[in-house]
Amino acid sequence: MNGDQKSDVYAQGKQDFIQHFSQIVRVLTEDEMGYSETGDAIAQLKEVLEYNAIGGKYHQGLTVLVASRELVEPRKQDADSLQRALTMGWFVELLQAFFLVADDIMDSSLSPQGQIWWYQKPGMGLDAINDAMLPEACIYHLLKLYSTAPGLEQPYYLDLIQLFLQSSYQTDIGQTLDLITAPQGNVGLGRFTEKRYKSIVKYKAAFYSYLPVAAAMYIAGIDGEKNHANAKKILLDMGEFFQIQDDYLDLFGDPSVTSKVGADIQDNKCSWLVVQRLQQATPEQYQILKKNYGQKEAKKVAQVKALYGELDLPAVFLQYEEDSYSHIMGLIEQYAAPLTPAIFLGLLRKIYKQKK
Ligand code: GPP
Ligand code: MG
Ligand code: MG
Ligand code: MG
Repeated sequence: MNGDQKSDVYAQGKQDFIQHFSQIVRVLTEDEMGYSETGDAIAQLKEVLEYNAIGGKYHQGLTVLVASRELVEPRKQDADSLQRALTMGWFVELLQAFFLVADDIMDSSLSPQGQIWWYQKPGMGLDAINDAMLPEACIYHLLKLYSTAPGLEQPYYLDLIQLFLQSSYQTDIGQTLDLITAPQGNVGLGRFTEKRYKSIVKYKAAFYSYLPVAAAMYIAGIDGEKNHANAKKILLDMGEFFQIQDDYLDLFGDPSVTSKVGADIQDNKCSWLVVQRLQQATPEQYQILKKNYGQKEAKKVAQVKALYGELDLPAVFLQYEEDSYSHIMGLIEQYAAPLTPAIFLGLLRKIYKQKK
């Protein structure tokens, strides 16, 4: 199958995937909304999900769908297996919704014109913290409903619980590293090493790239440790690329395309850009960075950008992107088997050369 047909698999799945969301919401709300003692809370939960789980690219959720088509034996591909993949895809999206709502609070993210993030809603305040936790709680609530009801018992139930818990743990640890490396009002460029950068990214983003493929593997009955370790080898490095691209687009992306307003400089983040810049800074440039990084004032941000401008960071990124692409291709050749390389190649096509 060639690459174009491959990217169609994502596009084709998207309609089914979005439609399946209403089933997820129905299962979550049908018993409780309207008449039970928790009815009002369930109505709030529905609003949180509809606001925060809808409207993105569904990239990670769709990956579960695409990967299961490749992994489930053809004779076992039926309406039930499709439903399972769609549901599992939504669990991945729910985990993402949880992290994104929380991440926007922690990063004080600014929203693009005409949009507001959940935590910025009038009157919301710190209640947004509770709302952020709701989508995560739904995963385990639904996993039980879908996998253990009489007649619906699934052998992968425990593996999936562990997978989601482990992914949350690693992402939380990554977010912790991200935050403690970027203390507000305390610029310390010494913290921004390549080594620290890689640890932050591995935990906050790379494990998350393994999650959708791993979920598809478990529901297809592929639970061997070796197979998972091999898939992880490829996906962790792909995830690292994904975050480096996110850091690059924070400054060089077009907000009307990314739907994000970058603020890594103001937020004192250990971003790929500052790590690259520091590696080539003269002592004078280092001092300029030290005076201006990690602060809100527009003038200081402009100084940092000017310093970035003295290095052709778009060219550095382009070169990195090409090197990373060949590196991942090599990993796919080495570690894809016994899974079909198509799963990884499809993902590779989705994330490289992205503008958002
Ligand atoms: C990445 O950092 C965001 C996260 C690790 C949040 C968790 C979400 C996942 C889907 C793993 P960031 O703060 O740079 O993200 P953004 O640029 O989107 O704010
Ligand atoms: Mg953020
Ligand atoms: Mg963040
Ligand atoms: Mg970012």
